[in-house]
Amino acid sequence: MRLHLILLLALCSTGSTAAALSYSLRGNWSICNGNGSLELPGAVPGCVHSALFQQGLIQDSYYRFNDLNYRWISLDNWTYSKEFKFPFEISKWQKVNLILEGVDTISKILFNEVTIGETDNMFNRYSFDITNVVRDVNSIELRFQSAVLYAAQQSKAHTRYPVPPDCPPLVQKGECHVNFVRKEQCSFSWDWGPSFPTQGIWKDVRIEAYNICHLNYFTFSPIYDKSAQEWNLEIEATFDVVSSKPVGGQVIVAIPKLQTQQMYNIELQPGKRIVELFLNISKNITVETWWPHGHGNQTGYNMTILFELDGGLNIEKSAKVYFRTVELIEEPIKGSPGLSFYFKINGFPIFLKGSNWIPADSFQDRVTSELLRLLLQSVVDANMNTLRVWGGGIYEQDEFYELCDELGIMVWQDFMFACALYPTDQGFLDSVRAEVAYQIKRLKSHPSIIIWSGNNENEEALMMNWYHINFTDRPIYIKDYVTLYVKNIRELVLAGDKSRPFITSSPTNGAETVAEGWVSQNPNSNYFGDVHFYDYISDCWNWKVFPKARFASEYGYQSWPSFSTLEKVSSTEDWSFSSKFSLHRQHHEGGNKQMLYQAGLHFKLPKSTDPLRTFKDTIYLTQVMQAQCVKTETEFYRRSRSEIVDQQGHTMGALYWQLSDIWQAPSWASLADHELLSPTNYHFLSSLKEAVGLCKAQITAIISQQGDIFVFDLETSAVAPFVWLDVGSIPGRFSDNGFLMTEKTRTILFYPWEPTSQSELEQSFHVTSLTDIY
Ligand code: BMA
Repeated sequence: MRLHLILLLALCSTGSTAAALSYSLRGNWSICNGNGSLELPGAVPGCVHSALFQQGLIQDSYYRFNDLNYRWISLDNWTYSKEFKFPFEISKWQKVNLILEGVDTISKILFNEVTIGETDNMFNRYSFDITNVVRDVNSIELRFQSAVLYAAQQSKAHTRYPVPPDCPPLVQKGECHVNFVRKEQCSFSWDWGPSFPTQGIWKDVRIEAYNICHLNYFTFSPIYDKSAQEWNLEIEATFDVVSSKPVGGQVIVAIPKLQTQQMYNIELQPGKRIVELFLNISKNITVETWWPHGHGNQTGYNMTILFELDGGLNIEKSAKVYFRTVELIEEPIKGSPGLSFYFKINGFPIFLKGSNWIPADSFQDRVTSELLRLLLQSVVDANMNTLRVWGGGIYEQDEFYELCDELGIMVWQDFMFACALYPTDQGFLDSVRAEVAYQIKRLKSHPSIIIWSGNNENEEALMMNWYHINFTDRPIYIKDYVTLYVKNIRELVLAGDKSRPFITSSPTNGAETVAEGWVSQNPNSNYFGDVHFYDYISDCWNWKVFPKARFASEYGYQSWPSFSTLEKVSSTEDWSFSSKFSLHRQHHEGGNKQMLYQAGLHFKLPKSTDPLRTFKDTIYLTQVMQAQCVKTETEFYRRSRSEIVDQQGHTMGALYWQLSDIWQAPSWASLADHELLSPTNYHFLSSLKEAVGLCKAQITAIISQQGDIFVFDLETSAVAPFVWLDVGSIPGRFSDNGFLMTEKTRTILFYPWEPTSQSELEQSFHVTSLTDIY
């Protein structure tokens, strides 16, 4: 119990009574299903799927066809409950709140059998006043309703007109009406992901008790005053004042490294109060700005804020402050109609190179700090500087943004709406408004976030008529679109965060979209804003097929994950390209055929007499094809930065789709390994299927250890294109992979992510090159 008792914010300087205490309700809870036939312990934070797995009641959800086998879990209505002793003397506290940082998703909450509230949005934070119901011994219950059933009910109740799409394409084997519930949109399935609509308490839960007043949150924005050429910090703190009299006192804000300290007098009236402070940094002091990776340092400064309030109440907070400016430049370009679309950080134009981020797992309780760090470190190691947090997933956890700040990764942050139209009845809007206001507060202090974007592809879905809406009905949907993204989300952003730009959608035409009444005739124009571009039919080695756009925020090609990855979730009969399993895991209509077609344009397709060899070679070839396609397209966008050809060009961003996978299946993901020390490149004079003289390369490796790193000294008997090094399921990263080996020897480093040994690596090591197929 002592471990759970955290002295939170403040202590009376005069005596022993704490002015605020926090008691965590993390840990073991009881979970039971709708008819009570299943009862099990489960961890909070967590979800029902993880609890069932931990108790050995289900297998790995990602194994073979388990996404379908376990559909019953998300169709049931589960209850989470817990009993606990209140660790403080109840009579001493003026206010007691139950804080839920994240509830997934539809629930009714009972405290000591009294209903204290409901939840309908997994992206919101909930606080319920339990002062009058809390006792010495307490029970808490969250009665969940299946989000799938709730979404169906909400859609049915929306009788005036349909809000498409009803269901995902059949090939995705997903659930319907996800647009009616404020939940991770891809959890009902996506074209790269399974349907696992989880239920549970997915973030922290605790009780906070306080007297006099309580600091609910504080947030800050560094703002650069161009005319005065100095930095200011806008600080906002929200209090709940429970004292019946006003509470006065002082606030001292200090940033020692910037020799800055300022004192303010405040007086808080009873009730919910906001304190706004303005801190000026003298222009005589040099402020080092935060830069994206590859452009400078990520300097941050420690700041403390001390509230010294009446009654000896001291509240102290600390944070890291980073200073940077960001501007989205949309201005005329000589020789090209339309407007530019690029970012200036600290006044310098920067090309955004990177990828799109989707949730790292269907079960968020499995997304550890280590996993986030590994993925984000891979981003900077690959010389990227940007990730787009895509609108079909989740607003990521705090640690994600802290790491991006630290590593210099710029974040394009979508609001969580994707590939759908959305309802705008009052209940839905209220929920969205609370979500958006909360997320802005939570995230706005991060320098890494450089833009807010209203949604993923919904302007395009509407204007390109993805859902076959009658032309005469379109105004209804445009009205809903403007209501949601402009009149609500945009207004909240403008009111809550002046430190970064906002656009309504991606792709969008930016200023042109605004001029056309917030929806453009063609939101994917090459002359304005950003584009998403996918073409699986044209030859990807022909750069002429790519759009010479201002900014490519999505593009990509599918491939299959390595055999060592698939092996863990499949069985022997699955190991062929046309097996039931291979078709089941492919969620993009025609995806497997498209990959082979594209690969066949430049490579000979594998046809070994050994079916397993053919399967492995086919997987390998899809990866080679994907790497070549993404390389060609990315290089095209990078080249297009400095030219206008046929009135098009000045591309200033290339974010490929998608960084990593949610499960083991074909997708657009490709975690690149490139450590580009100097600009080297190669050019094939013909398709490799026409190359003459390629002969089978015998590649050997001598593996040795140097501290935590392993050295692979490779030797080849012949020129070997697309050399692929594989160490099975040993997690780690090679300094290079999939490379062209024209020299006889080459040294590659392997950075393991978990402790391993030379002999383990030697046993698991496998090398493939294109010459193995030819
Ligand atoms: C875009 C994305 C995703 C999708 C990807 C690949 O539409 O926004 O919705 O997964 O393309 O199809």
